[in-house]
Amino acid sequence: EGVLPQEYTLIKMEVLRPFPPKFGPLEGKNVFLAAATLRPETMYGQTNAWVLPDGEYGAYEINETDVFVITGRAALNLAYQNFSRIPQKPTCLMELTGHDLIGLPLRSPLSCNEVIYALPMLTILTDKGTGIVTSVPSDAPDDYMALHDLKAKPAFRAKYGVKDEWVMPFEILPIINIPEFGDKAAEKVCIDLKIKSQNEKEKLAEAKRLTYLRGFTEGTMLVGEYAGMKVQEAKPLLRTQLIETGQGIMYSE
Ligand code: A2H
Repeated sequence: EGVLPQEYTLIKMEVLRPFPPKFGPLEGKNVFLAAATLRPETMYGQTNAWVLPDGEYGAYEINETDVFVITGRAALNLAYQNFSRIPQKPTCLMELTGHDLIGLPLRSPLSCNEVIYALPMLTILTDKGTGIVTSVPSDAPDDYMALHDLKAKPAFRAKYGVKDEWVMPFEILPIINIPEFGDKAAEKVCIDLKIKSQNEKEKLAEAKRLTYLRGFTEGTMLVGEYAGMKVQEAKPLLRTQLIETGQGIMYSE
């Protein structure tokens, strides 16, 4: 971990109504899974959200109307960054686990898919970001392999109560071209490195290293209002747009 703070964008993934019965205490609120990302320009390619099944989350009041589902650690950090109904004091309306979140239908900013679902990922760290991750399998090797695991393994879906229709209809969407890697860089690198599952940590680290820098320095946007523009130039524009339209917030840790 570096000494400099990491500047994330939190993406507000809105939980669609009707809420499940367990969400009773949140009735009348606007509820979001808030995902920390370093790649706001990839949000067009979102196919789902990731949660840690055994992870501990809470529903925290951000202001009078909005509630974020995140880890307690992230809620405390946010409270010190002016995102809490009561300044510097997180208010938890209810505790939740990842299991409670799996299958929630979501509307997420910029996504080409109108509705996406919260799905299990076993490698989420609870001491980074919010513990919620948005999934862009075209450009993130971790996301590609976790979605691949769910698609390829019916027993894995069954174990976590994941319905086929939350997974199977979601194709890998080409959103960024990288000269050496094509239009679905994460897929290509995972296949080239013969990665078998989301648990192959070292190979996935190598896949991330290969795609991350290249995507930033040589990538070109294929979709959205900045199609044709370099990733490097589109990234700050999309970050600002997400924040100014209230679809995202700045978060550092
Ligand atoms: B990134 P860094 Cl398209 N546990 O967003 C595991 N991973 C987490 C996390 C957590 N608690 N919180 C955030 N992340 C992921 C998009 C993306 C990301 C793309 C490509 C690469 C990429 C879509 N997923 O990250 O250790 C989030 O995934 C490559 C590392 O702080 C976040 O950005 O550098 C990134 O890891 C932050 O990781």
